[in-house]
Amino acid sequence: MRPDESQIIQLKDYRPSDFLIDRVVLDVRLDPRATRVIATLTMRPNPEGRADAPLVLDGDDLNLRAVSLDGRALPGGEYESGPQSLTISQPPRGPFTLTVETEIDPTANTKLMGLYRSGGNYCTQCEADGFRRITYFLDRPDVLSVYTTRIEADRDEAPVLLGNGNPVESGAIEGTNRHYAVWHDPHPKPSYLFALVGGRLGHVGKAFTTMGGRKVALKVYVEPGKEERAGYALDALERSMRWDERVFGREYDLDEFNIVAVSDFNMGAMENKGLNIFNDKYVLASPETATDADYANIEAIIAHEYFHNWSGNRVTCRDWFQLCLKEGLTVFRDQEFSSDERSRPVHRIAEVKTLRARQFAEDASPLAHPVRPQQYREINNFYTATVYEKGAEIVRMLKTLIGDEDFRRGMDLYFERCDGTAATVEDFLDAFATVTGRDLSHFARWYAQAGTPRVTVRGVYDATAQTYRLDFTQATPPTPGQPQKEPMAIPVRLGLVARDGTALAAHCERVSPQNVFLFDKAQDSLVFTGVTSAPVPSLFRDFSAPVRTTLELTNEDLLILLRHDTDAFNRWQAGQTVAMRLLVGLATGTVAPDGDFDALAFALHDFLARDAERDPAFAALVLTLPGEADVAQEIGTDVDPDAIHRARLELRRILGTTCREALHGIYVRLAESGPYSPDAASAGRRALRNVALDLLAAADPDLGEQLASAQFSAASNMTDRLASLSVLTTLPGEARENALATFGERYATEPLVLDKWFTLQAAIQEEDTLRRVRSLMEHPAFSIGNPNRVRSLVGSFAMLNPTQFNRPDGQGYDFVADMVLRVDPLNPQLASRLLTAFGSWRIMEKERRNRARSALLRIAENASLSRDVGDIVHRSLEEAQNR
Ligand code: B3K
Ligand code: ZN
Repeated sequence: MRPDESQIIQLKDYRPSDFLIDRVVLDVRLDPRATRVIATLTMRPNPEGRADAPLVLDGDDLNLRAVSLDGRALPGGEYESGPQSLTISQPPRGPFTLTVETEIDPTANTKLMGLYRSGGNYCTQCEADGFRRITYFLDRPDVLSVYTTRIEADRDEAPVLLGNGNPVESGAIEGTNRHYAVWHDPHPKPSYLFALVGGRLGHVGKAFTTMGGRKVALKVYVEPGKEERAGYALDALERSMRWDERVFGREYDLDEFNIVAVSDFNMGAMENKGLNIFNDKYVLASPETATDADYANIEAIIAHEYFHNWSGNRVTCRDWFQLCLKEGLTVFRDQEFSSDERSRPVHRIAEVKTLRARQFAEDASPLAHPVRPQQYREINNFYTATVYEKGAEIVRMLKTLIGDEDFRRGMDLYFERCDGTAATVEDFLDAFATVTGRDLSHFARWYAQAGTPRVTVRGVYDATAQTYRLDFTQATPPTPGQPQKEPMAIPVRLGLVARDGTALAAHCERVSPQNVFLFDKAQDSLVFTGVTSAPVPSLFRDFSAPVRTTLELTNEDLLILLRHDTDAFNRWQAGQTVAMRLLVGLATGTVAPDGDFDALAFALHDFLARDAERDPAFAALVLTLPGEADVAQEIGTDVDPDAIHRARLELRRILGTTCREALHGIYVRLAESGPYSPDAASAGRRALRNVALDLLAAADPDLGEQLASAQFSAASNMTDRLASLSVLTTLPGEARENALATFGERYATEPLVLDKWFTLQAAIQEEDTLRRVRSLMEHPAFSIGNPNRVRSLVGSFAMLNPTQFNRPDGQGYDFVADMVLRVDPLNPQLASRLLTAFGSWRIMEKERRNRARSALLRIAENASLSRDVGDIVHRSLEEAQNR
């Protein structure tokens, strides 16, 4: 089945809306099965639109009850309506008021878009196009309106009623058990930022005074009884607000800021104006139920959604092609926040690990697309690692190129110029071009050209002339629709390290005082003078560009960097590169000499003895080998996941054996003392200790089982308990099964904790896992309608278990395909996300590739696929030559 080409929306076809909606008054009467929505829209023709255009409002699954124009009920002949649109072919040519009454069924809404119910509460999700599931509207981001929302509900069912903006009034409806609240948002916004909540909710709160003196009430709403678990989120919110004032000069602009946690949510959270709605996984935390990683995620996502208030809400997107304008920029802002709150180098390494695992993989897959795509069928499929993470890297490169001061000036100008508007990537870059006087048109290619550039570097030392030359070449592989690539503008932050570990003070005029070289041609060379000894180059310090690098450095040179580089990122990177070479060698049967294994093991041993406990969080990263999916990507073709799995086990065993005493020492010395605290330093100690446990278990399974079992029983927090259980899951036997059973019982009433338990079991790399996953789907806590449950069980199997998802017999693919088909009619966004697990199918060896293709074809043949799944499956199958 070929997709319908008419469904494709193109950036080049953008034109302004023919009508504008200045004011929206909504009257929403909540009812579980029949919610009434009366929308009164103050409209006028857009001077920039077409003069005689009909008025076409978007709808989705709507039931129209009445429509009137300037107070006159419209007879059937004056409009056309269906569930998907409402058209008035002869609308007034001046201002008018349109009143539309619709009825919707929030209980039947399993897509979790528009108005739906979660745990008995009412909530909404409108981005990207969910508002049209509430009322007929010009549901596009460049139509900005001032909203007033009246929410009415049964007092018992929904004692709490929340909307965007500021509370205006509330009260009882006499003679009934119903009540209402009115909210007004003075800031014009697009419909995707609309939200309302009604339900039984507890909250925690505090007062905040902005830098300009505005008093703001901050509140975090959660399921009653879970208030204590919302404290960390509230604290993170307050810190985010302070940070955005200090670092970006951005101040909050309403009297209230509300966050509501719900348990059924398609993604992490949503930045609705003044009323953020969150997946409860990113709000609720207690030492007993949340890991250090959960605390860090909560902090980052609370910050991210808050930062959208400026980057996304005050300045929004002209159209959905500009999604990276708000998402890439806001990810950059939340990364900077976390780096300031925690350890900058450690956070940078974590960012790069995610970027490589998700975005580089996407770039190498049939789903590769530019940070600003040129076309889409289903916009919800473009909330991707490329738009978010690579989008953030572009902003970071811009800052690297123009420097901190000009970056801040450019940001200020961007916010000043574009406040209250729906902007484009060009508007963003223009602000920086203005403050720096630079031409950023070449740099802008990062938004348009997909694929990860590959940079190859060679160094040549001339002892007589005391010069060192670096030869750079770059090439970007073809991606769908982009067979030919142009060179990119790549900032390379670099330094030279002498073999004794000291920094070499060499000179090259093309390198800026900040040690940045702009590599923007297919080939280029740098010559350093005054180089007194043969150096080891340290390139792409702090990961200054999202590229893959091939460096002609020996393992010996890399281990010098691991030991001596002043750039922490490159110390880590050097160790990873050596480990990757060894893993690829083991997995592809081109085994490296024993000496290479020894060299890495001794270098890590030395590192453990000298450095590890000075910065435990960093040490934990150094001691963690590249993941199996990273190795698969590096191999790139004819991948055998079983061979990679064995290779990684083997290298862990070798390192664990060589470093056994040192690791054991760390394990003993870093034992938890005192009460749990989620701060970065404490989390770092736990991380290092748990990595030590993992390597010890690889070297000596009996010792591993003994230590992990003891830690599992004695743990005083979820981080240590889960880490020990995770180690146990790699050791088949009774101890593992007992621990899993104990954990399952202990947290039987804690869905978010059971998600971790589902995930661990789904990720066990053993043949029996598929059976285990199927039987866990019968667990009382599992629910096919809840995205967190589906992702933690089925998603984890597909994404975190390379040997079992890619089983040679194809049963892993078949299972996930079945699940996609089962989830699709209920929740297309969830189904299409699951399906992206097939992104790596083309790099598998032939047998697996054929089985994966059959599973994809089986999905594609289905007649009633959602647009979401149809789009992903077709792009996944498209032949390389069509790409
Ligand atoms: N803007 C939302 C994501 C909406 C996803 C729609 N399918 C969350 C965020 O990025 O902050
Ligand atoms: Zn975002």
